[in-house]
Amino acid sequence: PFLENVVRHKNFINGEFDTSFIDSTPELFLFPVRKDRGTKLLTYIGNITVNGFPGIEKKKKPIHAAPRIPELDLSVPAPRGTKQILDEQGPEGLTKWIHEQKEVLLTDTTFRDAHQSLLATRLRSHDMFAIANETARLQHDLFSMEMWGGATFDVSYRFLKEDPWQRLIKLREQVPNVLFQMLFRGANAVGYKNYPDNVIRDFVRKSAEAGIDVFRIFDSLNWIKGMEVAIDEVRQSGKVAEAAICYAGDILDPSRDKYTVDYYKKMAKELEASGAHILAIKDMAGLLKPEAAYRLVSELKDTVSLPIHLHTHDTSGNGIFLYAKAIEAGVDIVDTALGNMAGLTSQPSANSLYYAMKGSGREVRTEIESIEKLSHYWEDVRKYYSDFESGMNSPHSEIYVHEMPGGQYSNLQQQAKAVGLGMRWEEVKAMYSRVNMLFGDVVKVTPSSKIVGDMALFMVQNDLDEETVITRGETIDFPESVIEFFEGYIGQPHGGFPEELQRVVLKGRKAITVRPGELLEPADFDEIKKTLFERLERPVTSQEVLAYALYPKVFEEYTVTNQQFGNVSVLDTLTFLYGMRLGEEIEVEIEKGKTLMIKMVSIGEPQKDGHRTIYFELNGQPREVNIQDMT
Ligand code: 3PY
Ligand code: ZN
Repeated sequence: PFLENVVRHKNFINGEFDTSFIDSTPELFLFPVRKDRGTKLLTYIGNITVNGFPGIEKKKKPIHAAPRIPELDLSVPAPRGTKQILDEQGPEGLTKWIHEQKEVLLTDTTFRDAHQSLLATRLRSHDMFAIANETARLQHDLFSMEMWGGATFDVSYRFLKEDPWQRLIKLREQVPNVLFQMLFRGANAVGYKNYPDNVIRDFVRKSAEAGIDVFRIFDSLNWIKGMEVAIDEVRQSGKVAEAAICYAGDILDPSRDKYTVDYYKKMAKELEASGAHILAIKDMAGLLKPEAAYRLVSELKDTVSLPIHLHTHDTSGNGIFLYAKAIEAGVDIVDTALGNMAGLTSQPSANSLYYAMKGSGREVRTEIESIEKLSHYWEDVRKYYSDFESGMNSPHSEIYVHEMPGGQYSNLQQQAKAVGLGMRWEEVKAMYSRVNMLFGDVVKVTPSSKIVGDMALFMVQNDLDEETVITRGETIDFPESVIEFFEGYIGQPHGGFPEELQRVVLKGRKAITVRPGELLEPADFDEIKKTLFERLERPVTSQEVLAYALYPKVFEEYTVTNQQFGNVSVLDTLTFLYGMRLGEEIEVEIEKGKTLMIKMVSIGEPQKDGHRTIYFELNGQPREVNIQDMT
């Protein structure tokens, strides 16, 4: 129970007043809380020190030198960039400008796909904020920064316990000059299933308002119907709709005749007709071979008049070679990551591509000394996250066989370990490509790739093969995601579903063939707002309402942690992951100009009930917290 105040007023709760100002100024609602922020943070630190961070092995906090941050005069404003072109000339002005550029333009993926693919998406906002001002100045000549979307939204809440909207809003303040780009999974938004249309539209609108300029929209089965609502809403928001073709198969292999050059050309034409401003080729697994890149880009250039933006992963080690061929064929923009966050399952290195193209007649637009400086920062910061690295340390040409997306590799490996198949990883990978063929050779990218992965794990675990899946299918309980897929709730695959398998999976249930969004009940945002208000006893932003609509359970868990520990995003990453050493002292800036000095003094012995008392000094004053020892 707490006092009646304006935000408890029923009209406020009902949303009868315009409360949109809360979204931009949530600090107006920072009412005194029962437990102070300092004690909450000490509880978090004590807990991590004693129990370790979930998902990684508990170990003593490592010691690293402070990351190298380039020295710049930040009082000099960041130079004008592509953001100003879009704001002043609109999406059409921007695409005209792209066509006029002779150099190859870069999208930097360091803040999104690079860490999604190398570090299980665990890069925290704290480490982005620390280099964002410098990035705006040293990479002012980028086409865009991909810094949001894909798995980052879910992982922020689920594992990092931080608010992804705050990441976007603060980075936007720090980087006013370069376009911000996000990866948007069409009807699956930033989730793993189709959502009602009002969720998709609202997500696009809110993201645009918070700072996203370019939406790379794809469908996990290349089903254009699954992309249309998002494309339409992006256009209505005045932002850039970059529609993606996901690259599957091998256009150079005549025996793979499902995804041919003609298939991609047809899709490109349809995307152009549906309102795309830019065409992306999304090679999510790094399957596009150099000659294929040359051929595909050349043919698409002749087919549509849109700028072409190429995305790949460097898993095979052929990334720079294929980019060079695509550049020769006239590609306009390519995705790269900064040197020390590039390569392997991540994007090819901007630094290497710069040198590869020097003197070729088509240079890469970047300042090499500047990006080398930024790369040093990432070399240092990446070490904080070493426990999330996949263990892959050289190029894997087997990618051409198993076709697993860069962002899935380390995830599926974790999933396999979790179900006791860690030692059978080679079998899981082989099964992944067999399941692909069993499903009729499907496009594999989130969420279809996850469904193929779920089925591969299921088959290895239950010693099933292609034949027994069908013959014993009637008695098999297939994974939920596989059932949803065959029901048509992820969309329609090119060429349809394999009928026999669909029959045994569905066991009499009817599959849909229309767009799932036409059948799904719209989300009731007012109802969610009320529910959250009652649970959290505070006003909620419409961004939080949307997060709940996407993943109720994950968001709820996040709010529980948030109430218990406060805003843990202010902690430095090593403290966040490993807690503190005895005698160590750290400074934590909890808001601008307000810093806490925290010293860990001692850790008490466990009591009978398993609790330990941890003794701290907080700004010189003794403080203790009680932690349940769960080790
Ligand atoms: C995502 O959807 O998160 C991806 O990165 C797909 O490639
Ligand atoms: Zn990718």
